[in-house]
Amino acid sequence: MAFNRTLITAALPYANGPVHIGHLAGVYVPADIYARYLRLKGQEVMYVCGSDEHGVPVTIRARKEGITTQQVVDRYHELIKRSFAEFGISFDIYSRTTSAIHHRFAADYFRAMYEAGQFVEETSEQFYDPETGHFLTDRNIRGECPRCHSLGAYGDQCEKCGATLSPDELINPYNAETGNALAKKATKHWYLPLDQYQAWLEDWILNQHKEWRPNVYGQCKSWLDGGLRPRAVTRDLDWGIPVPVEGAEGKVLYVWFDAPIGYISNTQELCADQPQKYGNWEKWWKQEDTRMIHFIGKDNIVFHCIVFPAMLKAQGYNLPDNVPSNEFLNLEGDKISTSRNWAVWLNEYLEDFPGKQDVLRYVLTANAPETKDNDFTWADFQARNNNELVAIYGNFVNRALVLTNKYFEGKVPSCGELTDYDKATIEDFKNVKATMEELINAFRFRDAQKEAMNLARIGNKYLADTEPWKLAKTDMERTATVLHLALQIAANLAIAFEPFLPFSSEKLRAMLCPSSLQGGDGGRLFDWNNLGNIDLLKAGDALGEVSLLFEKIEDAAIQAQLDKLARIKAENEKAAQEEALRNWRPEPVKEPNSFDEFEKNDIRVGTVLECTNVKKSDRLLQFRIDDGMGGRTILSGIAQSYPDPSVLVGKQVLFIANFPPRKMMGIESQGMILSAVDADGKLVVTTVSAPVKNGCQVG
Ligand code: B3M
Ligand code: ZN
Repeated sequence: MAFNRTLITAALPYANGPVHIGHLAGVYVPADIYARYLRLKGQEVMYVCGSDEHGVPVTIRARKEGITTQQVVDRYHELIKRSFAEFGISFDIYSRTTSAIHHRFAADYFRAMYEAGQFVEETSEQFYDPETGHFLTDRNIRGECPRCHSLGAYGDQCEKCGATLSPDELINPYNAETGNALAKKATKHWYLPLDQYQAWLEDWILNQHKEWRPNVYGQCKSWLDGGLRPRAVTRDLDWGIPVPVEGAEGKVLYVWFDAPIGYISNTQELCADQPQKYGNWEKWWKQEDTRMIHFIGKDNIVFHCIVFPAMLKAQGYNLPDNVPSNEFLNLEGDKISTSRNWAVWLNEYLEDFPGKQDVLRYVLTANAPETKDNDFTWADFQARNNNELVAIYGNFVNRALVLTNKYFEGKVPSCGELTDYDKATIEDFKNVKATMEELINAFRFRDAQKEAMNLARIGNKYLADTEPWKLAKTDMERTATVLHLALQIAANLAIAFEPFLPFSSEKLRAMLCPSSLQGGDGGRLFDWNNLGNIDLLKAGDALGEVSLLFEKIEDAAIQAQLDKLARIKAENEKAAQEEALRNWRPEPVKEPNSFDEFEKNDIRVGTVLECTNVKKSDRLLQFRIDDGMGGRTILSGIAQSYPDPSVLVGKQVLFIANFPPRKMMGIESQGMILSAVDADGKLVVTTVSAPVKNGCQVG
């Protein structure tokens, strides 16, 4: 269907922490590329986003930081908003779901569905904390795992054994915050009857949107194949938008009900603020000639492809045309995690690499997890900067500009007759525009950016082959033509890279054609439609001041980042060990055994005469024991637990005297020393509490 405008939404990030490279790569950069591209083509575009300030994640953060939930969302909303702005994410609006307009509109939306009979009501027994009087979400309930019996499993999952759980399965469930034991209480909630939308969704997605990315289509299909069930859209919580109907005191809208409505309320806020520019909000949400694209991460697919469309359908709004969802970006081989601080935070990146926003944008797009999870490594970051941005794009542009300054006083030289080689070069990038368009329209941004870089390669090769610095000694007219063409290619690069590297494009435009920055007609020079045009710059026009487009990144800067990650990893390992110790429980008691069986072991007491490390073994200690029977040698694999084995000398220890002798590392061991295995795996030799005769029996 023909459309006249595009509404682009990017998932609303939870305001529960700063944003990191995973956010940028997964959602905000791709959506930004798309928005900038459409604007550059002169299309009517709105790019909407904002902070998701409700839900459990923000309340958890508040308790962790010891501040109020409002303080949390205020702090992170500002931080996130600033980070996005600094990275050139060109939202038309970045608002928040605690705004008055959103609260009002989300409540209205609920009421409208309620009055139209589009919910079902159901009362069920839910866990609650009798002391605080609060109902609990699955994540806030902990207890013993019914499978692996580790303590501290969550109401939805055991992180020890990976089992998916429901709170009902936990043994001795308790409130994760207070530690209080839980009870059950009846509570009423409103459900969106997704089962009633099943047939319609199947047709709409599975038949009409076969063009959606395979990961998106596949996830939808498996949800649909599993059969949709009603989903609660309200919660017993004290943070959120109050449910606006009678008999719903103490209840709020489920965060996944109100957050996507934020796309609509943010549109309303923008249209109310700038009616001339954006017109009426309903044009963006109800008119057939508006196309809507949701950019999201893969964990948000079900909400954007199934739940929200059902809500939109119920109230007669437009449905998304496409939902390009990315997979995840990992960091140095590990899953990015806010709680483990395993991330590159945008605010910290900018402190360490000021002015290098485009470098990160470039690397994240080059490595975008469009079809599968991908890995961000600092080595790759450095290589792409030094070998691609600096060595190809930057080098080409710099040579063209510096040589023009040198030979033509900083003015665009005039173009003489084109040689066959010139024509072949032009021919080479004739298709860049069409190819890039095709890729961008298919949301294949990494390949599209590659095309732009290819254009820079063509320019680089052109200068390397024509060698204007040599030509200038003999043929100034030919030199003029070569540099003229090189500058035209550079101008094309400013266009081709604009959606991807907006800061560099602006810098390049300022160098090539300073007048274009003043707006006016010059500004249109760099429209997308001029991509491929080799008459962009006029002979005789003055260049701006020339500086380097990109700078080399040194090894030391990369090493500093790797060191930082190594420190974080060490801290995490320590924390994990401490956690394991806290959760440690004795092994279950072994199968029943008889006294007769036990009696078969001849356990004796002996005094340690010598205790030394066995050469070439980091595991074995060699004991010389006074066993009251002439002495014996015993080897024991406990060296890791005793950095100084001499501490054991003089101790009376327990050993099994009747094991057959065994050779290890060329030494015969005549028995086994008894040790306790501590919670952290450390071995502690058992000793007797009062002196006894060596060789006496234990039983
Ligand atoms: N805040 C979840 C997330 O950040 C959620 C997205 C809402 S989009 C309407 O992954
Ligand atoms: Zn478990």
